[in-house]
Amino acid sequence: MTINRRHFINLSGLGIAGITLQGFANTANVKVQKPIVIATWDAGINANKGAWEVLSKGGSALDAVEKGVMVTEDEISCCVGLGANPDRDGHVTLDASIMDHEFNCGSVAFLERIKHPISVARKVMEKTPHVMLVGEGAQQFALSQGFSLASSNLSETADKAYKDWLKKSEYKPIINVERQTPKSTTSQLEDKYKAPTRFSNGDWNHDTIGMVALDVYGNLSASCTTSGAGFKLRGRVGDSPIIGAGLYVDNEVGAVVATGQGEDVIRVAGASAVVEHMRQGKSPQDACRLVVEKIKRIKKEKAADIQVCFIALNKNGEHGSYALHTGFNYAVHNNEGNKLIESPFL
Ligand code: SD4
Repeated sequence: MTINRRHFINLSGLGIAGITLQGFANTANVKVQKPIVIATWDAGINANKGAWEVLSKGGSALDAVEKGVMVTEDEISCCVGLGANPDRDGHVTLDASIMDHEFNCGSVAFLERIKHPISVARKVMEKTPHVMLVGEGAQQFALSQGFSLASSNLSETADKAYKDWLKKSEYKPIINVERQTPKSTTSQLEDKYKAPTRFSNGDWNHDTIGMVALDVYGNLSASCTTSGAGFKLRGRVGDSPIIGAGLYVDNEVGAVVATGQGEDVIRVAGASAVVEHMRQGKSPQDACRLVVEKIKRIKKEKAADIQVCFIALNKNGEHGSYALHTGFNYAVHNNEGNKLIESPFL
């Protein structure tokens, strides 16, 4: 492939050393995008670092969004993955989904004792004719693909939280309005936010990491992984593994992930709805806002008790978010660094 001067300038603008240009572009008019990754909540800072290792070497958005959220799944002190709060019967059950730039998608739900549900979701996408596997079947599939069965013990923090919860046994999701985000600079935040913020009662302010990336080839992908709502009914599945609700990618338009009260994201097919607003020309932030407003209309006065948030990235690398209430943030990593952004809210 011959690289013309425009290509050379674009690629050198990425600040990426040692990228192989093989297969990058076969016409002179292909616009090479800068890579960018965005991820929900404080934990997005560390997750973005994992994704950036892939993107900055010219890797695909799909690999980036898998590797990125695996960082959070690995943080045993975190609210996502096996260290998270269990359901009301004391079992941690996990949901995850992944989608690439060609409408390939895979997800798992109600999965137990597997450390990286996001990677199982990717295997569902790549190795089966299906989109979604749940429960015991998802676990069996994971084992058949070489994943190992982790202990069923709760993490120390989750065990304590569960014992406290059992005293009253009330299912009462707490929205994140109490969270105080320090107005520090990005570099301070990077070191400080090893794990997400917790409430004074020990509950997490969220249980999910969602990520969207745009790679140097101009392709979008998204991933989402969660322990769902703490102390939920056994068998409850949220929005995160539902393609079109918790996550959606249309490579011609943009990609979106949701976090917050999954039931209310599902009823408006949230992520897909945001993508459709972007298709009609809305900016990522306005597209997110329109869907949050719809949820508020539907929920009426009950909207005061829930939190719902979306992050979106369009084909041009423009990003935005919107939340129902204050307290939501997301992390953005591009060539200029990795920083947390406070989300606008209704
Ligand atoms: C769910 N949407 O299972 C997830 C929960 C979440 O931060 O996003 N928590 O409903």
